[in-house]
Amino acid sequence: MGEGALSNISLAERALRIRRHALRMGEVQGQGYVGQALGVADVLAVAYFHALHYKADDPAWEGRDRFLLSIGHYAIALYAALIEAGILPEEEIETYGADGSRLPMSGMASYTPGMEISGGSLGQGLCIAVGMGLGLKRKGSGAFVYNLLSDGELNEGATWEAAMSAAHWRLDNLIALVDVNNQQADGASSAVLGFEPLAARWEAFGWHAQRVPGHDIPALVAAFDQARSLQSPKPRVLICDTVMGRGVPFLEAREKAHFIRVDAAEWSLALDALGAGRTP
Ligand SMILES: Cc1ncc(C[n+]2csc(CCOP(=O)(O)OP(=O)(O)O)c2C)c(N)n1
Ligand SMILES: [Mg+2]
Repeated sequence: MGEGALSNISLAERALRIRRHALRMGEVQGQGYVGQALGVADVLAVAYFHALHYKADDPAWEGRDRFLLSIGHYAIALYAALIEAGILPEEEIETYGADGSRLPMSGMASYTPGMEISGGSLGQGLCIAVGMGLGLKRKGSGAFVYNLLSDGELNEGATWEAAMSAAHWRLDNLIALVDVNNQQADGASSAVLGFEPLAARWEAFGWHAQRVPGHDIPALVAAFDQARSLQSPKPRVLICDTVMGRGVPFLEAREKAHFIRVDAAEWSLALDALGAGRTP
């Protein structure tokens, strides 16, 4: 974990704070990909406060684990985690999506410390992760490369080409995290292009696969630990089943939550909903 992390704060509390940061950014713009951030907050809390090695005051530290966000529209989720990790200052939340801000609505590597790649064109993240993983191995680095990808990105052929390459190159330093929220811009991911049986597919491509309930923090901790410590040349994937809008019932219930607009009064209701009964 990052050196700046305070160890007396639980992972559940970290996840709650990540959700709050994301909601506040959504409120600043009145809209955004907020449901995704609420959905992956637990995965990000375990990643940034249990698994990843990084230095909050030196985000480009050569020995860091790389966290690649291929889904540029999830940037709000990563900003929230980077703020919680102390890599970005909390005050910058107020600039989210504004001209000149370091927090644009789609993730841009050259704008934001801690953002390793620019997202936007889906299906490229795992390809870049393979190249980075290979490069780091050849340099003798012990760093891991993580790639957070979405179930929508499984529709992209390049994702599967990269998966084959990772197994071919025996990238045991590569950990893919798939956010299976079963949603995408055009409807339910499983209805747009069926992807099951997902673990068996990754295994058939030569990966060590684990399917994890994406809001179960102890299960996520165990899965990350196994992925990191496994004695096998296979690349690893954690397939995380999540709920879009998790923690805010009226957002969880929205049928189309890929991009949300809520009116001004609803943001505070959302924050209240998040706080209610969820204090760890
Ligand atoms: C190559 C490519 N095709 C299409 C798009 C347009 N697009 C942006 S987000 C998105 C949905 C992708 O699915 P997912 O990330 O699972 O959506 P979510 O879970 O965020 O609703 C699409 C098709 C894109 N960004 N890149
Ligand atoms: Mg999705």
